[in-house]
Amino acid sequence: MLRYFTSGETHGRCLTAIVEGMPSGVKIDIEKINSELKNRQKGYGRGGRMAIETDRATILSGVRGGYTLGSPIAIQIENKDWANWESIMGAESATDEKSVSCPRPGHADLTGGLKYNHHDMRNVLERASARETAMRVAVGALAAQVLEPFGIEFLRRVVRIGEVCDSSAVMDKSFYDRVINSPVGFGDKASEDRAKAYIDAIKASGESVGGVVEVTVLNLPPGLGSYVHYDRKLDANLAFSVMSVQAIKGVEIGMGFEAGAVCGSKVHDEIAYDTKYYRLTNNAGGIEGGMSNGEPVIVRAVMKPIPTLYNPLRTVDTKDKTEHKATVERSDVCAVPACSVVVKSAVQFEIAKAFLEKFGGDCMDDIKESYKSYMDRIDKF
Ligand code: EPS
Repeated sequence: MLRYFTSGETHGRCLTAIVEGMPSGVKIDIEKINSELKNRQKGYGRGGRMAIETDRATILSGVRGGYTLGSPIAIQIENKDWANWESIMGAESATDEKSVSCPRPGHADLTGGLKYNHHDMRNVLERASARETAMRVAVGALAAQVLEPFGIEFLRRVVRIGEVCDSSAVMDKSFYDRVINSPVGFGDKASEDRAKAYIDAIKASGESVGGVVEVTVLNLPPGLGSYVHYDRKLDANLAFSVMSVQAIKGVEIGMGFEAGAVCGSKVHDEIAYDTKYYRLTNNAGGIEGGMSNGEPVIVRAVMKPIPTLYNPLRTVDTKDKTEHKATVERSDVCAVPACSVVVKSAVQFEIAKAFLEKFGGDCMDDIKESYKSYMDRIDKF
């Protein structure tokens, strides 16, 4: 089974991951990982940290001459900011210069402090920080490379930032090209300008803002995931993986929550046939009975506003239990465009996992053979 772990604190030396379960013979282009890392750093409303970092992945093991070996793959991303935090975050000696006793509402600070007995809640925020998502992006971009020979593609976009929605009517290839170059992840220029002005106003008021992001997966074969048991359902695993991204508060597939507001004939997608089975609509977002059905898989997620407010909320100082303003850490006003990159990575990882579960073997040649024989069989169904 494809799986991974990450480690690393936001102001520690580096982020690390070990990815296990990649077959041998997958062609790995590290620049594809690095360009996603660069995309994650962009976006209107990002804070000062992104001016310090130039995130790049170094592969420490498991890849030789541009191909996976089938052994665990270790990845590292350096934190350039470590140079400014070495005395505070050192493994052998550390000062309490930047200790945190006024937990931020909405962040892991207080509950993490209670749970792990960290009176200096810096120990919590350092790991809970969304800095960890840099490594998730590297892992997703690595895992997605196993899917490339099968033509599986991933698209991302920002649906809304606070009160401003992307009003694009057509979402074709040029739309998604515009999204990649948009500082807010929109395809429509007028909506983009409105979103930038909105973020400026949010920043001026000492606030932060969230939004909704969407990821679409194209060219998936039917039958990834399974209806037979809860933990093999593709939608369940996608929701788990996306929900685990920092600041995500909800996930929907296809029509999602809207399906609770209309009757059955407006929800279910009629089946047709023209050399292969297809659906006349795609309200299911490409997943029925916990399995991909061959239509595009569409996942949406809502990101809450970042909890660090420059105009801080009330909290309690855990040292003397008096009312205080929450700690103000350097932060982003809006990280929704970055979040769309991270959610895409979470989806890439889960799709790669489901694909390997269906067609898995130890090497790419076996997987290609298994894929071909399955596709030939369902062609005759
Ligand atoms: C982030 C790095 C962090 C934050 C942000 C995401 O760096 P720093 O704390 O040094 O500014 O900017 O994390 C959060 C907003 C959060 O609440 O955890 C990154 O690399 O994306």
